[in-house]
Amino acid sequence: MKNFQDEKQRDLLINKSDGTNKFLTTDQGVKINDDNNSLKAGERGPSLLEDFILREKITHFDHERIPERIVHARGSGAHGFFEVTNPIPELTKAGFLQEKGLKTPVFTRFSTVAGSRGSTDLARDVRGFSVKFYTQEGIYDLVGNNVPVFFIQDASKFPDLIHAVKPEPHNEIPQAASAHDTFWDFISLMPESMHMIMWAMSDRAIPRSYRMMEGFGVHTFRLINEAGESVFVKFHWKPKLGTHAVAWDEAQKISGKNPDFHRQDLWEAIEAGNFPEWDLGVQIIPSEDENKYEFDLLDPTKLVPEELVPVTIIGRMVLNKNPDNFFAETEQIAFHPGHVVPGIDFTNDPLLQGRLFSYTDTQLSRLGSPNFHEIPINRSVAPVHNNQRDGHMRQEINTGRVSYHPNSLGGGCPYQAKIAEGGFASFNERIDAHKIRERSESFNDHFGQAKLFFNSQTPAEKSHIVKALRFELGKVETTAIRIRMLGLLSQVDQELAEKVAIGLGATVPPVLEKPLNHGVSPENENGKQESTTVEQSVKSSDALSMLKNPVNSPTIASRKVAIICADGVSEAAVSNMKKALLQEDAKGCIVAPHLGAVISDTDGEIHADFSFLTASSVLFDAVYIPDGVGLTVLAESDEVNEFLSDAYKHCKVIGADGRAVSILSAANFASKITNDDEGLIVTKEAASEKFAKDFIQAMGKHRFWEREPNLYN
Ligand code: HDE
Repeated sequence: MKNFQDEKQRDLLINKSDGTNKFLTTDQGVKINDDNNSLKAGERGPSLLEDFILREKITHFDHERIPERIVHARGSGAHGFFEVTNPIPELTKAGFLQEKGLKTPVFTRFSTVAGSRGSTDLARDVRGFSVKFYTQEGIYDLVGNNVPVFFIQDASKFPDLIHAVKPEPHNEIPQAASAHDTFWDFISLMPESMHMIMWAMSDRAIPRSYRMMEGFGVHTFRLINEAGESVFVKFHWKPKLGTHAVAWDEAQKISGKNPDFHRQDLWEAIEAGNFPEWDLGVQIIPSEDENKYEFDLLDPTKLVPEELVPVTIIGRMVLNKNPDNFFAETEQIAFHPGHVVPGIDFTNDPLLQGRLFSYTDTQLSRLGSPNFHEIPINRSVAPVHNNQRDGHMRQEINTGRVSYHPNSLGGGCPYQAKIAEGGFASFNERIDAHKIRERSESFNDHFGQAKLFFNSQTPAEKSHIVKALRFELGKVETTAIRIRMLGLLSQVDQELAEKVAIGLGATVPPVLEKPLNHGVSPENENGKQESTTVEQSVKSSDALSMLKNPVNSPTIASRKVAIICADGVSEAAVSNMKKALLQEDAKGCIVAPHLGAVISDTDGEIHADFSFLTASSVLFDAVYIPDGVGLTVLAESDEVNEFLSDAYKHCKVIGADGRAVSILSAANFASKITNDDEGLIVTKEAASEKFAKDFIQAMGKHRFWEREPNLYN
């Protein structure tokens, strides 16, 4: 089998440039003799207009920025490949899904939605999950999110949603946050958003890592086989490392300590050879089942529970190469849900239909020309020939005199492909309808799946949702908006609304006699439809809970442990833990009062990776204080105290052995140790293998949420 895995890298090679051992030149290739001084009339005289070197440099600099993405501006990406593990030729003729073992190059970009390019990675937000497949039949983009549903049902509301969530227009506050009046004002008038709101207020919105998120195509798409038969499909990415989150307090602290936390995590994992990996799964719904469910497959605020239609894994994606240049690759990459290949097609989902217009349009303004497909990262590895010509920054030099079809002067070339030759043909769907500006009644259920999601959560997860809502609505200044939200929440779950209300010092209003209409306040009677709640056949689904999610495994691969050391630390204890972590592909980092070396109990030097100033508990997955002599300096340190109390508060594993156990006691952990907290691993024995094993096993549980005061106990 021909392997295409490296084809995109080979294709990019022609554009790569490296100045090592080369002369400095102008853009025109003229060697520069002095890059430090502009041309002047005399030593202290004015600069001269003829200085083409200065003018070129400054002009280029003046134009370095391009508009950031209107949404998903903040992101990070990497190269990799997609490999078919379970071909589905009976369902789709898409070439890249035909053969087991076939590898296709990909570039994947993860992002937040609301923040600007320079905003924090740890905002409470949905994450974008976009994959560009460079297939032999052209580009295929799967432009999804880490949440399987969306806020709105119709593309016409997207600009409103984004205006509402972005910083408020009068004062440009707040950055990368939904916790403000305009967002909740809009949401409180849009009951269709309630399902997505449940996801956005859950821990899905504060992932531990891009590498630990699921991805979803969101819309229902179509697959088409050779015979022209079609099935409906929902796409799922399932991370090999499981789905994990940080705590909300932790997220806010990370935003200060390291706003590039996710970007750096992805970069470092790939550099270290810990290549992130996902399975690609599909839920297949036969055409004849289109109207079988209590929800409409075309409604993007609904998911198909895995209990109704299981996910079949068809391939895996591995990200194994960081970009060489952030701007050239991650910033200039242009995704589009309309980039499909034969065998994959759209449905009439009215949100998807709107997206099919928006993405080309936005690239025209962001990248500045209809030739954005020629930018190396966007360039197809399949040959491109057509009669599109000219425009800003055209790279291709089309030869010959023919730029139209049909033609005889060019021998009819480039010629159209028959379907059998791989020509794209849309699914032959029969449509017989009136032209109307309306929404299908089958979209009216706004609460059924919000309930399903909430009921699927563990008590700890429910508690986090309540606290997130208290936080978000607590930042809302307009009381009427808070009350309206409590009203909507009560239609999801009365107890949820009441618990949120306690945090707001408010009471839940009675359920409206007349439910809210689509996008209009109760006073306005122009809405056409009423919100309803449809009882769901599935009452609870483990796949919807992060903690019950079957994709989670106890792996601690690529996790980071802070090993807090000071002079006198036991060399044996440190190396015992480091070795044990390494065996699990995890990393122990030495954190000490200062950089340089710490002198161990055997007078050896242990190199410090971080000082207390440059490290913080929120940047690690667990904390270990190794045995040693004279560790009182740690017991007395405010930084160590803060380290431990944050780690404890964020429900992380904390370990200490030998004489270091006394440091935990000094930090007021004594009572907790005796309370049998499973996340506190302590032993009087120093450097024991069993201790390291217990510590690692506890880390495999990720977090000990039972430590928190739980609103659902
Ligand atoms: Fe997007 N979206 N979107 N979106 N979207 C963009 O395209 C838009 C929607 C998603 O890493 C923009 O190139 C409309 C759903 C991701 O470069 C823009 C509507 C889903 C990314 C745009 C939606 C997404 C974008 C901004 C409603 C999940 C980042 C820059 C009709 C399935 C892609 C750009 C990247 C980006 C429009 C709704 C995912 C403006 C009009 C639903 C992951 O074209």
